[in-house]
Amino acid sequence: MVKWLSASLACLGLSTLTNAQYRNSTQIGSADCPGYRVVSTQNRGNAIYSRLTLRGQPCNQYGKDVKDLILKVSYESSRLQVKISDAEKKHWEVPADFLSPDKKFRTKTPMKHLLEFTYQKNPFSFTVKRKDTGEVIFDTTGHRLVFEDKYLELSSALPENANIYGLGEVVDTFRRNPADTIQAMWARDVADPVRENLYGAHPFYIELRDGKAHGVQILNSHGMDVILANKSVAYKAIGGVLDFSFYPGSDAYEVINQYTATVGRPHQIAYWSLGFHQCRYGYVDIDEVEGLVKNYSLAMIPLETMWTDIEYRDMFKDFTLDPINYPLDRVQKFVSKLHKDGQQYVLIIDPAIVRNESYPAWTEGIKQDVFIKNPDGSTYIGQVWPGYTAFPDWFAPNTERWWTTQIANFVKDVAIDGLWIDMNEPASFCVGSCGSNRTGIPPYPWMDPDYKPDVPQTFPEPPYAIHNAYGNLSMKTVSTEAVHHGGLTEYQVHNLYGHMEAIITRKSLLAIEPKKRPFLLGRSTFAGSGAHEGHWTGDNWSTWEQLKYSISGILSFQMFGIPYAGADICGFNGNTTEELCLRWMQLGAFYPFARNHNGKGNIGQEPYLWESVADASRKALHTRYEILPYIYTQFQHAHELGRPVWRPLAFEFPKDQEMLDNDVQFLVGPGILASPALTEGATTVDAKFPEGIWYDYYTWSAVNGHTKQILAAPLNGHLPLHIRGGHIIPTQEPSSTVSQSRKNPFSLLVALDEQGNAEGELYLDDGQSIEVGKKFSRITYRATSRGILANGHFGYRSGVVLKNITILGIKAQPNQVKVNGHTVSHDQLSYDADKKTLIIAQLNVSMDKPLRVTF
Ligand SMILES: *[C@@H]1O[C@H](CO)[C@@H](O)[C@H](O)[C@H]1NC(C)=O
Ligand SMILES: *[C@@H]1O[C@H](CO)[C@@H](O)[C@H](O)[C@H]1NC(C)=O
Ligand SMILES: *[C@@H]1O[C@H](CO)[C@@H](O)[C@H](O)[C@H]1NC(C)=O
Ligand SMILES: *[C@@H]1O[C@H](CO)[C@@H](O)[C@H](O)[C@H]1NC(C)=O
Ligand SMILES: *[C@@H]1O[C@H](CO)[C@@H](O)[C@H](O)[C@H]1NC(C)=O
Ligand SMILES: *[C@@H]1O[C@H](CO)[C@@H](O)[C@H](O)[C@H]1NC(C)=O
Ligand SMILES: *[C@@H]1O[C@H](CO)[C@@H](O)[C@H](O)[C@H]1NC(C)=O
Ligand SMILES: *[C@@H]1O[C@H](CO)[C@@H](O)[C@H](O)[C@H]1NC(C)=O
Ligand SMILES: *[C@@H]1O[C@H](CO)[C@@H](O)[C@H](O)[C@H]1NC(C)=O
Ligand SMILES: CC(=O)N[C@H]1CO[C@H](CO)[C@@H](O)[C@@H]1O
Repeated sequence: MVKWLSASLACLGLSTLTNAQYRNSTQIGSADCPGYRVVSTQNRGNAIYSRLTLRGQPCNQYGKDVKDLILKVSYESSRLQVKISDAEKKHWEVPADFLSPDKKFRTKTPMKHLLEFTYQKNPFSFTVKRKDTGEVIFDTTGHRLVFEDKYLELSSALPENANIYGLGEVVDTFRRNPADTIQAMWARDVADPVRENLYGAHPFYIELRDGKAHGVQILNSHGMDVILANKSVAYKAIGGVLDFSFYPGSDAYEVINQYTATVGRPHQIAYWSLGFHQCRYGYVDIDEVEGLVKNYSLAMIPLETMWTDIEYRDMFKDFTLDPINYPLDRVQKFVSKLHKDGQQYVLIIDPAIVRNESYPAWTEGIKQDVFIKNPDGSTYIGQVWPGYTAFPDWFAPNTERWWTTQIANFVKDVAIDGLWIDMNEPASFCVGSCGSNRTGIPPYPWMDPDYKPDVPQTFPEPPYAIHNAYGNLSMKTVSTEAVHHGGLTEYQVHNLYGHMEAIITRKSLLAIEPKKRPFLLGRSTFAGSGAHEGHWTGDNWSTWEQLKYSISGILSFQMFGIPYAGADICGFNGNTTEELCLRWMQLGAFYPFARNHNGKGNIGQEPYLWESVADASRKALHTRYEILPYIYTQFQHAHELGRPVWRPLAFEFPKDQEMLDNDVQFLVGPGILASPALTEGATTVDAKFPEGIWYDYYTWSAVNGHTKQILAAPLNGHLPLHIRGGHIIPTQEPSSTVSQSRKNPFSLLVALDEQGNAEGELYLDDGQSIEVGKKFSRITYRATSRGILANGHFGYRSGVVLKNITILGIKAQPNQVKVNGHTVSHDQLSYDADKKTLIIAQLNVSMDKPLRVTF
């Protein structure tokens, strides 16, 4: 939820700087720096080590030049790593166990055959070249390497008007402006402004060049700027080492496969998490929450999971219930009823722990020494919802056990199904420390403008000011001087805070329920966070602009390996309108993570509040639940190969110029194209169709590829969806919950391509076990002019039958259709010669066995 108003900044006499102002105030000047030269090189195993030394007088531009460096170049299975570090002194690096590499990853071709590293000795520079096309994808020639204690800089040439995607977290177009992008990496709690640094740090991009893709990542948790301008990409970090990884692709999905193999595969999701979620900040009591679940059911809109924001807590303290508005017995009764009805309950927690001697999370935390400290060793105090708070230090040895105990004690009382970890940039309402002796509850919710810290405030800013839009790095977060276990400073590890909370919280949930897939949604993310959690794009306003940007936000998180992502449907801050909420429900029904979430004090936006929105929501969610088996299969591909669940058209059709910056349409998996209405008053959508043949999901009429079409998108209609020729979509009749839907009959929607062929896959398991062993099914469907075959591994007993097969684009009516050798009677067949569709209905064949349909 939103947590900072510009008014509060103004009352402190502070303002945020625009990128343009920064550009004026920041010198970009490595030209006077001497650079380095190579003095020796050794090959050791699969790696090359070189020693570099400063070429001339230090420039000491933003600190002190490091004299000697080590360059390590190694070809690993999923990447080419180029790492430059200080030869004498160890600088802070992200520890290897913060990532979760896929140890089973194997490439067909060794990395050495895909990429070539070459360097020039004096001045030192390097290039990375694709071996297949000879294309140079990274070239630092002419750009001086700067390596200082608090400033590192390296740049590479880019082509004119390069196609760059990624570098987040940000609210921006999906394709970044190659001529004018300054992306700061500094986790920040703010209400989603456009083109500024946000909650998470993902210095990873994919570039499309001539239809091929490659990826470049820098692994460094310090604050940094990544700048696209002047036909180059520049990295300016305020500490650490230069640890680059190059991913050759050669298509974007292979890049993401290689990237997620390096940083961590998306976790396997619980099937129920694909249902529809409802939340808001400001549900005053359990009666309201109960009423809401009831109203969903009266309106016959599927509700899978109910959420509650911070108001369920006793004075906003984690792991407590408000005894008046959310009394334990009532909450317990509510949760058991939800579970009985096949629904779930998720609650929010924040990392900050209020200082209160009668609060066990605090007293135990102090006893076990789990909190971040001031440089003098006292407990660091900031301010979050419950008042003056300490912040768990995820590096401290007892923190995991302490945190697990707090969660376990709470879950014993309230059987929640998952956790939502918010405010973990970490957010704090003071500018730096609030003063180490502070207790009690300051004026709520915003900071007391008269407050004076009881310790002198120093905000040592590094000499190079990254483009953190709050200005000072300690603004609205924990001070950069605060100390973590082992002497680490917030300055070094700030960007890892939310990621570490996710790692530890997932472990806590697994310690409590070792066999079930945990549900975790987090705000501040880092490379590899998708292995532990999903993500929502944070707090914005109920605006049309934000509706549109939600698409690029979700697409970029697919690249970052966090496919379970969604935006607050109908918007968080401010009042929605009926029309905006309707369009948002239509689009949001297809978000990988679909949750309606609202801020406090706004008009209600539950979809049943307007008949028109209720109707649109029923229609859209009916379709979502119908294609759940297909969506779940996409998540399995994400888990195994990093494959995005939502696919950008640019990645799917990289040779099609028209698609390179299309971020108003997207594909769900490889086979379904969505063309949402995103503007006020629209009744139609201008849709672009890439190559191939596309069938309207609802009417089955065919649209040729390489065309533009004006699609009808009336408010009382459906979100325009098209099935791509060549794809087979397994569907299931929807019910009001996911568990009920999973018991219903399947159907197959077979969309033939121009040659009359189609393929599809279905992955099934129990949807909740951590270890499924052999109890899964992976069914491959293949359709040709002669019939349809389903084969594969059938290890999961769904107990469900296949009912209908609908074939789109079938040129002639077959004389006879046999299913598993039995002739299908004529009244089970209906052929439409105009639309070229054939329905084979009323089948009753098991989904758990191979299938053979012959024409
Ligand atoms: C940047 O500097 C130029 C020249 O000094 C000035 O004209 C311009 O107003 C400045 N822009 C901003 C945004 O401060
Ligand atoms: C781009 O190049 C111009 C001219 O050399 C320079 O003034 C400007 O600072 C550069 N911009 C960036 C972002 O590096
Ligand atoms: C549920 O619907 C009833 C009847 O329309 C309405 O009075 C009530 O406020 C609704 N409750 C919630 C929590 O939305
Ligand atoms: C500490 O918590 C108790 C119990 O919730 C509350 O009554 C008390 O006011 C709190 N003390 C402070 C100093 O906030
Ligand atoms: C903070 O509290 C400690 C112990 O109560 C005391 O010694 C110290 O002087 C206090 N510091 C300030 C700045 O008030
Ligand atoms: C940053 O900190 C410095 C020094 O404490 C202070 O003078 C300046 O006003 C701060 N700037 C912002 C934007 O907070
Ligand atoms: C939203 O609507 C409510 C009720 O009409 C009103 O009190 C509130 O000021 C509105 N909020 C905004 C941000 O306009
Ligand atoms: C199956 O086909 C029949 C006949 O066309 C149709 O009435 C029914 O709605 C279809 N069911 C599904 C789940 O597609
Ligand atoms: C479907 O087949 C099963 C046995 O394979 C049988 O028990 C059931 O009655 C059949 N259902 C229909 C609707 O034909
Ligand atoms: C993407 C988007 O709509 N961002 C908006 C979030 O809200 C702020 C206002 O606080 C707008 O300035 C942004 O444009």
